[in-house]
Amino acid sequence: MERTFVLVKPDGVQRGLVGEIVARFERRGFKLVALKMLRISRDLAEQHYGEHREKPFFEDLVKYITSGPVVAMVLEGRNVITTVRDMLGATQPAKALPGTIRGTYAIDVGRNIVHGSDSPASAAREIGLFFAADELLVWKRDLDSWIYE
Ligand code: D4T
Repeated sequence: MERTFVLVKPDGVQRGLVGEIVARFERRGFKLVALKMLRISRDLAEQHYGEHREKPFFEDLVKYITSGPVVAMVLEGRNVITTVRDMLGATQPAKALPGTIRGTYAIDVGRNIVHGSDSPASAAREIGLFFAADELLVWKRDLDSWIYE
């Protein structure tokens, strides 16, 4: 089973959308294996967004992501990385399809509510940045036989 990292960003928390976002993934059938609320430090923000260090929006991005509490989670399931990205909608909310999270709740790329890993390598890196190994729970969900054939 594949794992991905999802982050409800400070705007998502401030707007009271944590429950709604977690509920969408649960209802889809994905399994939560880790969940926590935290305030991202500047150091962690720079690591998480390291690939954007040279971009003009980097400083605003770091300021935004460290501006308030966030909710980090790890989800497990078949094709979870791609499916979660599809559920989030395009990074630019103006291009996000209606019905996706960004297509429902966001307008501005600098306030796009939620992050999800874009590849297996990013997922592994981001899960490692935000969670210790013993925070990832291995548990059997009885519902699985009604979700997977
Ligand atoms: P995140 O990482 O937030 O889920 O975004 P994506 O994975 O969907 O997209 P990304 O890495 O290309 O962008 C990271 C982050 O930077 C913000 N951003 C991006 C911005 O403020 N201005 C921009 O022009 C771009 C391209 C939004 C997401």
